[in-house]
Amino acid sequence: MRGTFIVIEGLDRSGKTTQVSTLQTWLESSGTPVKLFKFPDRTTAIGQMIDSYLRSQSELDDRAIHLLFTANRWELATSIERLLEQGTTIVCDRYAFSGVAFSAAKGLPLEWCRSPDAGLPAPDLTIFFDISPETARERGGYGEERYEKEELQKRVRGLFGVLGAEFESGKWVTVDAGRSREEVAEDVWRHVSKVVGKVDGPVARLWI
Ligand code: Z5A
Ligand code: MG
Repeated sequence: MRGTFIVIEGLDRSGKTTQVSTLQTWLESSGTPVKLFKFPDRTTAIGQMIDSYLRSQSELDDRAIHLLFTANRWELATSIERLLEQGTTIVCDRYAFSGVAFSAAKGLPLEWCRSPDAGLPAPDLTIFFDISPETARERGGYGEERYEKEELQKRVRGLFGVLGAEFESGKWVTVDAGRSREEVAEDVWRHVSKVVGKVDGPVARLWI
């Protein structure tokens, strides 16, 4: 069996990073080899340019920053694929769906946004964390970075809906992330335990 590729997507402050870490602990204690990825990965040279833009320390054309986010995924795509082939399950905090949803919410054409991510390793399961902007606003750290504005977040939420609707049932699931940490974690585990250790064959390609 190859590893399972699980992506956690969702709105700002929906608790993705919190839940990715709980999921890692639960997978490890069930004996599943697991590795976490997070996009943007701010540690690479490309990631540092993204970080500077998100913290409003630099300005970039909307298309240029979109392509940097994509390049940040491509620079890690081979590692992701290799680990999956070696039997390691991957849990990824944001992926290409954030890339498309945020750039399209700023006004770029959706198909233009999708095109440079086409061909990346495709997740076996994407869990979308849905939360109302009102609940997100009550959580720590909201409003510190460039995209943390309520109007933009509303458009992003609609675009995630459009992207999720394209998936066959079971490959994209929505979780109500406005509940307690424990309730969200239980729900995530319910979905993950249905697929983990049960996928085989070559890693699929996204949007191809
Ligand atoms: N972006 C893009 O434009 N294009 C791309 O291709 C990609 C990303 C990949 C930075 O992302 C921005 O980049 C993001 C999208 C854009 N912009 N926005 N908005 P990031 O992933 O680096 O962002 P972040 O700083 O990690 O924030 P986040 O991901 O939005 O937060 P989170 O991971 O979903 O939440 P959290 O850190 O786990 O929790 C937030 C707080 O809530 C924290 O204080 C927790 O303790 C608390 N929390 C968590 N769960 C709960 C529950 N259940 N109840 C109450 N409180 C909770
Ligand atoms: Mg996060």
